Amino acid sequence: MLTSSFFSLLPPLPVFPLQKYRFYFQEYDATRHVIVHPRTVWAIGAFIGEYDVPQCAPGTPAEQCSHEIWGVVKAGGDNLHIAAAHFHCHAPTCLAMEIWNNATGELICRQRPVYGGTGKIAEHKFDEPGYIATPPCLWGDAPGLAPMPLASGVEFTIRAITNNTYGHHGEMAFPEIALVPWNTTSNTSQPGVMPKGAVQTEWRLLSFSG
Ligand SMILES: [Cu+2]
Repeated sequence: MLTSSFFSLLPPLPVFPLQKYRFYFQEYDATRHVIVHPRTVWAIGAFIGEYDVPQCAPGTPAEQCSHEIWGVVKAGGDNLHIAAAHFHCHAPTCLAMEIWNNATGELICRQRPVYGGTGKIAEHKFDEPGYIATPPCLWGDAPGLAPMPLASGVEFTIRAITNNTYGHHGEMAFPEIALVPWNTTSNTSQPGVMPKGAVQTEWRLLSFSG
């Protein structure tokens, strides 16, 4: 870890940040490529899923300081299914986010941050100290994946759990959901369908607890 005193010894030099990107793509084939609805968000909280986290009671051990918000979303669209869920919440306070099916009580996705350097990331080259990964939930036809759950018309409860050793503003409970069109005959995702507009989602906040 470098200290601020170390930086004060350095001469002022211009900094030129560089970023390198590599894009992989396939030519679009309408007979087999399924088009995901762009960035459906099942946020709870304020406008874009932001909310304030109050500090836990003085003297509470950090590992017992946790704050939750719960909200319900009713997914829109016509027979859309969930291919992937990527939860957006803020490091390092985010502890977990979950999606529950209200009708069945099934936990369909729980995501937790994984800390690099702890041996909990299978690919050694990605297991870097100082980094946090939040693995997504994925569904599909490939081996090891559960079938894509129906979303349209279904109510889901979103639960966001955050450490509140320190109170903070601007926390986010912001699940980003990849929805795909469905073929009821084959009971699989439907290739070649171009989304027409954004999927509308109803939502309501249930309660805060601290
Ligand atoms: Cu954010």
